[in-house]
Amino acid sequence: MSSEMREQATRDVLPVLPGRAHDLARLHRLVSRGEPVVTVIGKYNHGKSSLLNELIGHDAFSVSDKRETIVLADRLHAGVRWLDAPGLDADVGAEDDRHALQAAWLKSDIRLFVHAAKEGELDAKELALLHELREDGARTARQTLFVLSQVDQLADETEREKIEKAVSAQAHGFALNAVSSVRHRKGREGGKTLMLEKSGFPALNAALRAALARIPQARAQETALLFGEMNGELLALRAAQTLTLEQLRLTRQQQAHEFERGLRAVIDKVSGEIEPVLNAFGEDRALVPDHAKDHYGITAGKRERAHIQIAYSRACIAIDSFLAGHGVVALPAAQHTAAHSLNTVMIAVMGVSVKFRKDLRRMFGEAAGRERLHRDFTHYFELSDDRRALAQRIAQIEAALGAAEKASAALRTLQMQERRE
Ligand SMILES: Nc1nc2c(ncn2[C@@H]2O[C@H](COP(=O)(O)OP(=O)(O)OP(=O)(O)O)[C@@H](O)[C@H]2O)c(=O)[nH]1
Ligand SMILES: [Mg+2]
Repeated sequence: MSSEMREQATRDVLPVLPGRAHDLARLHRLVSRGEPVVTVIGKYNHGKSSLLNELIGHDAFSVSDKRETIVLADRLHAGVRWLDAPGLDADVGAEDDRHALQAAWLKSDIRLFVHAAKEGELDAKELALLHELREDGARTARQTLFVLSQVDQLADETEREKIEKAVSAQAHGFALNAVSSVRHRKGREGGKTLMLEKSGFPALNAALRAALARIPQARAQETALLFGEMNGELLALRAAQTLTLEQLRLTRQQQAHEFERGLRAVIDKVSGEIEPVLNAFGEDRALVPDHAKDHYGITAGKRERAHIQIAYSRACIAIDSFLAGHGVVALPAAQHTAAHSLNTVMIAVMGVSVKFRKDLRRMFGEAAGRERLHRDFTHYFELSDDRRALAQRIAQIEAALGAAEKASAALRTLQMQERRE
């Protein structure tokens, strides 16, 4: 499988399932099917590097009685990749350390948990790590072997029995592999069979061989698990998004429907109220100019204009209160004018003032006028804050759903490719 394909899958899935970064990286390794990887894990100076050197049969990793291994070291031997990891210690846990440990955790098929016998019982940190390894093993089928190291440093058999018993109780679920790297080296270099036997390495090697033989099966199980979990998570996510989307779309539709119905009713109602005003006075006198002498008197023109104004104001109040009830109040920011008081939807649609009967008739008396009012108010309804926020929310979920579908497809392609190989 091409690494581009794997990287594409990571690019598509990771943004949708950010909590799966580690699982994706692990899946990446599983589908690339590299050689088996064995790593050591444990506190510093517990003999991890020495152990690996004896397992490999030569000094591939550096050993010292101070804190020695600080970056991940890596050797290929007998078809197996051996990883030497830094020791775990809170006081010296630098950033590099953490990266190295994460990498070891990510890459390994088999973990050798190393604890030096002379230290006695496991401390809290080791217990926590062992617990994590146990949980991970139950979930992913990755294996951990417990190695009780440096047993030659114990005074006698009695002490050894005592410590083995105490540690076994703490490390329940793990078989103890008691070893001495020093004895193994001596036996190996001096050709001493008894020393080799006493080093515990033959038994550890047998346990390791059995674990290595189980790797293909463990990897298949872990691969299926990771695909299964991520597919399931994406499926659940998509179902939730689809449901939310349906609900929001329905809300949007119902709101629009309700608004349009209500608006039509208001326009019809005010039109009905204006109609008698338009017909009450016969000839339109609004255009009859007033003369200087009419300044204090009531003229036909003045009366006409007053009636028009009252009828118009009533219509405006009725429509305005309906609009306010639906959040249609101010013009969208892009349409604002310098005069603050003009930035209302009412003025944008109705105009600044209506003085004449013919204006009222055009607006409310004729079907085309009522249609225009309906259209324009509906336009501003869609531009209102609430409606825009709703539309935006729908667009966001549509985008998220699109991304989740893409992630599902990428994972499917990866899985199909993996099965074919
Ligand atoms: N007596 C005895 N000493 C050992 C044994 N294994 C390792 N040592 C010594 O213990 C010290 C630490 O060994 P390392 O293998 O470097 O330990 P490590 O766990 O890799 O240490 P860091 O890399 O610092 O985390 C060295 O001085 C080794 O010689 C053993 O089986 N018996
Ligand atoms: Mg080391």
